[in-house]
Amino acid sequence: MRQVFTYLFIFIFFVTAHAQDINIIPKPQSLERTNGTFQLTPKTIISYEPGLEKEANYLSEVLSNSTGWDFQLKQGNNKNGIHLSVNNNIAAKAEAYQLEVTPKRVIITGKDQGGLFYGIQSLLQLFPAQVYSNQRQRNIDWTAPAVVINDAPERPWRGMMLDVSRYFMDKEFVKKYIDMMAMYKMNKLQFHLIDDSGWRLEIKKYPRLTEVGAWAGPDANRLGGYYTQEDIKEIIEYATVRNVEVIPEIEFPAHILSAVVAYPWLSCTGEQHEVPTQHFISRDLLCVGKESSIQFLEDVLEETVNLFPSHYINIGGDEAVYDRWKECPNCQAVMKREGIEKASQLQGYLTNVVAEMMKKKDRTIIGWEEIIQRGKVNEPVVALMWHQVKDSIQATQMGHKAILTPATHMYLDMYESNTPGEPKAANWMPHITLEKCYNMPINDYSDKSTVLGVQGCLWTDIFIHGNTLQEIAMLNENRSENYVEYLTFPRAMAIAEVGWLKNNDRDYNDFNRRMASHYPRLDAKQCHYRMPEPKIVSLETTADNGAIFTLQPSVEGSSIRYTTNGSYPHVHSPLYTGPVKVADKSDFRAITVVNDRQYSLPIYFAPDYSAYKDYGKFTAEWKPLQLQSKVAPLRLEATGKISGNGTYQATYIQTKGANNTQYGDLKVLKRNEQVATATNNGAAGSNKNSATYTFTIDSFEAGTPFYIETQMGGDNGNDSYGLLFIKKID
Ligand code: TNX
Repeated sequence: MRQVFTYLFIFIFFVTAHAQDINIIPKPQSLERTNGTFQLTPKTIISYEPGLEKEANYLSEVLSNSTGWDFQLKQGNNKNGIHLSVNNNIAAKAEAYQLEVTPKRVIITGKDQGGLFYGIQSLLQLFPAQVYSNQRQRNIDWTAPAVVINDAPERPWRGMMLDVSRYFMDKEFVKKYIDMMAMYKMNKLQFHLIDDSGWRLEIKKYPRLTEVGAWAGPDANRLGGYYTQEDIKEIIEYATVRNVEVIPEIEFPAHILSAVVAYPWLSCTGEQHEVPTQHFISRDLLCVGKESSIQFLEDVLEETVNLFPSHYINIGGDEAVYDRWKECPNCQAVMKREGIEKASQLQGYLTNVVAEMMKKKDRTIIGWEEIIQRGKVNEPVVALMWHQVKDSIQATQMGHKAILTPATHMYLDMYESNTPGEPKAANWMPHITLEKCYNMPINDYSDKSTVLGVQGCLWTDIFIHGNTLQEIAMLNENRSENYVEYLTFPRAMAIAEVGWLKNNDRDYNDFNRRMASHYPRLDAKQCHYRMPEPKIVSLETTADNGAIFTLQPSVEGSSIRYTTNGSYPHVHSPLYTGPVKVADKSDFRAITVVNDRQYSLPIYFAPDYSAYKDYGKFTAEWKPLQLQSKVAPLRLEATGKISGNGTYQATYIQTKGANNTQYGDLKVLKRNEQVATATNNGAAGSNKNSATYTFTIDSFEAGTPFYIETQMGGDNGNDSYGLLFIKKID
């Protein structure tokens, strides 16, 4: 009986939610539901004040694509239909807007053109999901509920970084990405055009940058690509209508191997390299000691500035290792001349040189946090704080501004879950769920805060080029652009709301409830988002240690399929209709199913390792087939568990099997390079079939995989199972 009631309740909730709810993301600052609805018809006129023709064309194009109707556009103020205007007096904050929908007409007033564009976005979110479709949709009731909305973003920076260097994405995809950002009122695109793996921006004065530096691998099947200056103009024009500022990132002094390949004299050694086909962070820096390399920087920045109207120019600056500068007589000479003591401070010197150049052009410099940490920077700059949220204070104290993009919450190349079946992703940080991303703590968000806002980063080194093209079974798909979308959405929507709302107005449950109606919108947009697992409404433990799951769909219009024996559900598994009881909660799996091609990963409870908590973090497991019956190297991945420089303890524990495991020496590998060794210290605690090791890491690098390789085997056969734990002890 209870089951029936719960089901009925959920059913009623969803039916009513569908018809009535207004689910705008990011959530408007103030919204009032008024009486009635506005009906869009083929006769609806779109009128606009002078100067707003682009916005009017944008709106009419979106509405025409999905409705199939041609709307009349009219300059001036029409008495009915949809009216677009700009009025600087409506609010104090930039990008503010008012949206008034009545049964008679719709009036959108922006404080500026950005605000007007956002009023249009909120209106689109009031129409049915199909409004985003590029194809005519029939039999849709094109109505929007009457409302009065007054809205403005809390922070001016709601950004995404797109790494097109490690994996090249063509301009059509970049435009689609911008369009999807704009849907959620994100307004800054940091365009990561340069890295070791490829130079993606045509520079007329240095043609080899793209003739040579944009391509990796043998000529016959080379990989890569670049944007011509015409492509860039097209992207910028597209973005401008959508209120997205495209900010070029010209990386230096590190991550610049692609340029060094094209022009070897840019580096200290002048050595000829090749564009790497695998992820690789080059040690070669731009030489600070040669006039020619400083001239190069000036020329490249000159063309960049002429091409990009953005107020900001990003100069990268992350992850330089300074060995080359220490060994270079030219760089040493600059240090002497400038009275610089540490090679690392040459980066600060170079930042100042470029800041000066950019000041003359009336542009402000942005860079990764390293740009303010390598000696005094004289001009106020903006630092992208990517290590820890709390470091934003550091920028303020130094008179700079900050954008929060900590790898712990905002790096969208990290896994979204630890469920088996999740496509391969970056793992040097723990996985980042939608909820974790949404709940990013911000400790410096006061009115006086110099935090401009937040930014998601979509790095692509994990699926660099062809060698790890993702196969996303759920999407029946292995094109990496789709995977970029999978990693970006829905987490980018959380980021959009973190930037839009005041800190205290964030409410994950409310956000998550609104999200349900947005997945169909992303579908209409042909976005290959990550489909969420069903929501667990309650999970009760029964007297016999079983569990009762009560679920709710996460996606409007979806169904739920489940299994109770630990197996992976599929689209034909039993249909969920009410609470399900299982003997053990880890036996239960349930998926969201939209149709037989679109379904989610299952709800999944990872095995419980709390009994081993004294040994640190669970790192890896081994199973019989991985082990030999004689002692031989077994390599297990420890990325993320080795999380910085320091001393670590590794503990191996055999959990099953008749044959005892023998343990020999251990080595730690950073990618393929041996960085530490250790000998077996003996058994751990009372676990007799175990081994502990102690080692020290002093060359940690973010984003780089770490492995532990230990000589081990079964004493008589290989039937053992076991676990590896790692603990940082110093
Ligand atoms: C670190 S964070 C990097 C990037 C990698 C990323 C992978 C930062 C400024 N640099 O070069 O792509 O990790 O997650």
